[in-house]
Amino acid sequence: MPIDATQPYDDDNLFAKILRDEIPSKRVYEDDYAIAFHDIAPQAPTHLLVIPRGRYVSWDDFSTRASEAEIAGFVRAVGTVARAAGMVEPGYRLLANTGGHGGQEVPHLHVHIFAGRPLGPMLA
Ligand code: IU
Repeated sequence: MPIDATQPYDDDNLFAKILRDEIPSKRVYEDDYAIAFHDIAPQAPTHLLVIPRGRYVSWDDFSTRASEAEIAGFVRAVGTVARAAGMVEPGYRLLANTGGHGGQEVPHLHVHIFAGRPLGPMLA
């Protein structure tokens, strides 16, 4: 069920629980600003999710409320994860579904990283 991107942050959302290690995940990266783990239902040979440690519902929430350090840290973490996984060539795709029409289902900002095959012009 897609979420309302303007809802208040819910500390019991799935990714909040993954951040607190209350739910297991296949973590591939962590630093002061972000963690990254494998998506449970991969849509490409490599499908990772990168989430900020901060309590942000959506891209909109993050980009309006996060500090410059959090924004820089998160953006660098996404790049670091992709680079460490050897994806820079032949390439990868980033996706941040936002709100209902964006198809966002988990109310904690996450950036998908897809790689491992030619992805075509768009993922619908
Ligand atoms: P979305 O952008 O909110 O639609 O993406 C949510 C993703 O979270 C989706 O790709 C799911 O496969 C993924 N996911 C997960 O990794 N672990 C889970 O327990 C659940 C969803 I539920």
